[in-house]
Amino acid sequence: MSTASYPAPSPAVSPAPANDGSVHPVARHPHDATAPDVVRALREDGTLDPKNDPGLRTEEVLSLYRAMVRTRLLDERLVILQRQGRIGFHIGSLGEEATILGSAFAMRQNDWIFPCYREFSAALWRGMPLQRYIDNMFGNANDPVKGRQMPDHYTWKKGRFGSVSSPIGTQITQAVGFAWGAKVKREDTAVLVYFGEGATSSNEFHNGMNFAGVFKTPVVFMCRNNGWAISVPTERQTASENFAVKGEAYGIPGVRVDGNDLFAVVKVTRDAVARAARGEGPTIIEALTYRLSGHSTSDDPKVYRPEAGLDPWRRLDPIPRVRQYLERTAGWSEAQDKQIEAEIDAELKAAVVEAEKTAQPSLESMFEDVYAEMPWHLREQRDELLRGTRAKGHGQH
Ligand SMILES: Cc1ncc(C[n+]2csc(CCOP(=O)(O)OP(=O)(O)O)c2C)c(N)n1
Repeated sequence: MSTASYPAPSPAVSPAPANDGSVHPVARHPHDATAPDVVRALREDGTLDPKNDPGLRTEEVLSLYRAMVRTRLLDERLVILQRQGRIGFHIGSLGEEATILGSAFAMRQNDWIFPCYREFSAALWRGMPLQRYIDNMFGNANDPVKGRQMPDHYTWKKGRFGSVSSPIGTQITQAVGFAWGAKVKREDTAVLVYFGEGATSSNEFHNGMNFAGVFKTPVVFMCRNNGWAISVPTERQTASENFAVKGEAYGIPGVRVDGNDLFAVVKVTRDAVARAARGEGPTIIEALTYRLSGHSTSDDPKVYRPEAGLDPWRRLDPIPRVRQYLERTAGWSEAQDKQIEAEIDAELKAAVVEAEKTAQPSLESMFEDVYAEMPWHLREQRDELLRGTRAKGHGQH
């Protein structure tokens, strides 16, 4: 691991226009993780700053490290499967593993997580079997949503994990409403909601923040500032100093954290959960990280993003940073890396083989799960479909 310092904000973006006559000039650092207010724990030499050390046990760090490596290998494998035409789509988390896993880890067992669409590792952390996730990627009969959604749009209620939605921001109001319900019922439940910085331009962000601020709902708003909303850079998304500061308008404290620092993410998320549990209300966390891949497998980032811009962020890759810590504290070795990589590889291969040999969802499953009792018009539609030509062709290809 090199001793690189954080990259400055993207030079491709022009500075904010001069603010003539401004009464409150703003220093804009929407994607500068060197800013003095950014919380960090893991130092460049692999030691921890005692001020922000969340005090994780070695076994905890080891399982988080394994989960990060598994996430990375899954991402890589799923892109290959998409390129081979075996699955239709993948939306990955390359480079964002520490933000996602560190925050999921910090939630208590009874807490809920409302995902955006990049957080499959959080669902797996919460116990969703790898096979169910891969089944969703293939949309087969064992897919938790029965092939009725895109890949990466699963649900895992058993793990207190909300459904993935494609429209930007919908999960924010859902999470706030859910947390409000828990508060009304006097349950000791906090809710973590993930979204990208692009989602702060959505109505739902403002609706959710306002409601959560007024009613002090136990929500942790986790804004993954990964530099881009598809091809729109961070600097083009806000005139605010940063994204955490947006909490101020709603009476919600904002925290900025190095999102590539697993330990710092655990620390700030735990603090936010503790605040929520004390009845003090929501917190917005802005995790400064970087999307090293394309937005999704349908995106070509070379069109809008110079490759060289990635180098500083590759040096800040969250996985080698944790590995360096483990080398120092637990004698982690390259041989151990090879071993877990081989185990994960075997696990992924087996899950793909199983998913590919599983049948398609049945046609009638299209009509299930909407009403407790199927109304007459859906029964008629289902019966007609099952009698029709489509049913005859179903399963023949
Ligand atoms: C309401 C809505 N508008 C537009 C889109 C198209 N869209 C899909 S992803 C995306 C960018 C989201 O960026 P960000 O919120 O920063 O999340 P990231 O993908 O970077 O994690 C957009 C505009 C959408 N899905 N929903």
